[in-house]
Amino acid sequence: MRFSCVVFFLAACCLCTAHSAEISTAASTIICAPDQPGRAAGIHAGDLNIFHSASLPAHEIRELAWLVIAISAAIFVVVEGVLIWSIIRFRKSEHTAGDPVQVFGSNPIELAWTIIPCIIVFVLALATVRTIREVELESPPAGALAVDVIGHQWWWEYRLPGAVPGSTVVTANELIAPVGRPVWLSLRSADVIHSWWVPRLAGKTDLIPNHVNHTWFQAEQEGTYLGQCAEYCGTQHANMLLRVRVVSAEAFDAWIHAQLQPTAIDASVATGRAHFLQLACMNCHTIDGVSSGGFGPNLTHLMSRETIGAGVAPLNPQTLRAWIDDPQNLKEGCNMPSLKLDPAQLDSVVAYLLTLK
Ligand code: HEC
Ligand SMILES: [Cu+2]
Repeated sequence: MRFSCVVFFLAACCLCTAHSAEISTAASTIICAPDQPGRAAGIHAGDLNIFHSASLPAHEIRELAWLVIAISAAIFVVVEGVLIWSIIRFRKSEHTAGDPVQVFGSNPIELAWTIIPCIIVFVLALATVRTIREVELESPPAGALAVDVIGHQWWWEYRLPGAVPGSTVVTANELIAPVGRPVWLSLRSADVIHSWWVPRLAGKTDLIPNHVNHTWFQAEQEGTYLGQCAEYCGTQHANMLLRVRVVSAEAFDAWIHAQLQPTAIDASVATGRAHFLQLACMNCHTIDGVSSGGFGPNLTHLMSRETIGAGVAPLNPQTLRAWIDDPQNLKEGCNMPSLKLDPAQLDSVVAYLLTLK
């Protein structure tokens, strides 16, 4: 009975996972809505299914999951089969007299149900250790793109230090990665423990303050892969979404090139820029050559992103305005205060940010 409980538990977990994937699908259709034609091409909207793996480590994890499910299913069938057979075969009838044969302390039975579970546990342990060794590499795979990931309450900072020698690309919430090339992630946290989890690309890896963890993936197809912070990290944990856009090598180079362009300077939005510097914005946000705050996301190329607030809404002029007007409306409890801009200030700051391509 113990095994069948485990199997029932596993089945219940599977159902719950499937259910929560559905819920996330509903949530991510919002953030996946293409606000520009053509942008959403290749999105596997809300696909958080580990069985749809699209990267080497994710394949390994999927195979291990299938092995565990297969063994559990076999145990379920055997145990439930014996149970049902016994219920029918030994049911009480007119012909039964007295107690059935007592097998308490039977050596063969005791040995069987000690040794068989030991073998099963041993097989599962070996398979798990093998998978861990293949998924957790000691050092970056050859030719890997190095990416530093820093978890913040409740957004992600990405730094690509070696993409172009001598300069570091800094961005937030959306990682752009080349298809077919290994990506080596070095993860740490600026505050509490977070967990980087894009189910189709790799397993969960924790981001821990004062400690660097590593993980990697190698995406096989272009497209947008979604994920979620997988370690409860405070009020807006549920809106700490992950978004990895896997693109061709040429598109990746073009993106890097665009990210390394100096900040756009547009004379027509000088007022907005001035407001950005006068209001507290500059203390928390970096715009290269303008301000150097490190508490919030880097805004130098803000408009190259698809979403705002770590996936809480698609990024467009309306959501940007709503965000700056009061971020607490879109993402209650987030660490950007409402600065109570008057409408003129708001318009000019939004106009300025919209030029940061
Ligand atoms: C106290 C620090 C702080 C101040 C002041 C501040 N911000 Fe923020 N800002 C943040 C944080 C933290 C986030 C990330 C919130 C999240 O996603 O949970 C953020 C997010 C943003 C975003 C979304 C970025 C993205 O990629 O999702 C924009 C745009 C932004 N801030 C603009 C501004 C502007 C304009 C001002 C000034 C009117 C300002 N911020 C003032 C801390 C601050
Ligand atoms: Cu988190």
